Amino acid sequence: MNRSVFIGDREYFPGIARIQHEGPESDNPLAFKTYDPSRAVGGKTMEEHLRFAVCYWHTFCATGGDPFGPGTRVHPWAEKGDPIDRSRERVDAAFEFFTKLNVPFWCFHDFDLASEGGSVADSEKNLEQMVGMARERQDATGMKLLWGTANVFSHPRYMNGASTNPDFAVVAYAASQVKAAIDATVELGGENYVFWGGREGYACLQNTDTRRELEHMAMFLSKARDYGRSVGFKGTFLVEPKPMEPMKHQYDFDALTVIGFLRQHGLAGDFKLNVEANHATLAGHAFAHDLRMAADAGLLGSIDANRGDPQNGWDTDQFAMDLYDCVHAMMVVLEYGGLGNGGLNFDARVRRESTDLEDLFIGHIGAMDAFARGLLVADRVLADPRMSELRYGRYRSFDSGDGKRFEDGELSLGDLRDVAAANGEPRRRSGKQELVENLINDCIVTAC
Ligand code: XLS
Ligand code: NI
Ligand code: NI
Repeated sequence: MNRSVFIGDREYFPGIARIQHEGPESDNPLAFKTYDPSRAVGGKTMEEHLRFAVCYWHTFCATGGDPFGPGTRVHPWAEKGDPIDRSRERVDAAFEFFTKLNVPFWCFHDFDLASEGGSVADSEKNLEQMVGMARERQDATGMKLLWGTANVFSHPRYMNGASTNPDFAVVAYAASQVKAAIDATVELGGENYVFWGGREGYACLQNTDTRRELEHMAMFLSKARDYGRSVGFKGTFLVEPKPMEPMKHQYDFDALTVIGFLRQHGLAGDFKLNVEANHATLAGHAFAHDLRMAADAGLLGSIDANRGDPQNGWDTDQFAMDLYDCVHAMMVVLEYGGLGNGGLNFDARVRRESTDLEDLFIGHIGAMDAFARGLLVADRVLADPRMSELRYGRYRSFDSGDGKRFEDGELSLGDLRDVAAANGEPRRRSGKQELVENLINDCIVTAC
């Protein structure tokens, strides 16, 4: 792909050139050690396997503020007083960053790309304007949109929810935003459209009609789907599970909850899941667990790649540097046959204490290398016949005889009793967990 390095009037990341693959021996913090976009792994290139995306909100909008203090970073693209000027400069900075980092995709919310106006019509106008500019930048750089979404959780009007708000006026307002964000996604050729239900849940069970709210959520999603299809959106709608934060309880609690909800409401044909690492861990699961549940259901759509901190019970959105997480995740992705039109979106932010502009690059580079290593290790693990024996060989007793008849539904509970009586006490078969763990560790050394 031939891309110019920056295309606006001003260079926002001076002194940083296009990030290159320099190999494991390099000591350059602004180089890839493992990620090499054109390197082939199992018949596809790393770029095709990993489909990395940069998120607009954390990378270009977040300045490090937390409940105890304001931001710590001053972004050179946020200096102008006029919000429209700021939005335009931010687009230039973003496309310079994407191009220098050499990622193929990006993701955005309506109001990180544009500023919200004072009315539905003003907001639509602001968004359309910025989408036009982003479209030009996409054409000039070859960047593609992985997904778009609407922020229907930050504005105070959404304090009691968006599609699940007890006030119909708010539900309709949220619909106006989702409609415009779907239009924007279509205009930018987005491959997916995401729903993260930040305030779709409750703070107090005793003042909430959960049955009615869940019905409203299903109705809202199906009308959004109908609209998207009517305007030519051919991609996948994605629901992003998260159990809590900001609400005490969120309806899209975890992968299995969302899968049940989509199936209950006949939405599983158009919707899949966008699984986020830190959301899975907040729900008490491993990242790979939620990926596996989505994959088993045939509903793994895309990934928000980040990580939490085991000592913190909130969504810290750190860059995904944990090699085990990446190995376990890529094992699920490879077994699933790849991410399809999904990708690995870095829903991650540098720490409040990381205040140099180059830290934005260093965070992304580290996570891209971590997933590239995860890919190499997972590919090696899955190619080892001992691994499939250890996992699938355990079920051999169901491949023939009575085990097969059980799977086919041919044995009653009484028949099973008779089998047990005839067989006597079953022989113990080791699960060999330590052996499985050792094999993965061995591959970490040999594959990278
Ligand atoms: C917040 C979510 C959010 C979604 C997009 O926790 O991860 O960033 O990915 O609305
Ligand atoms: Ni996310
Ligand atoms: Ni999150």
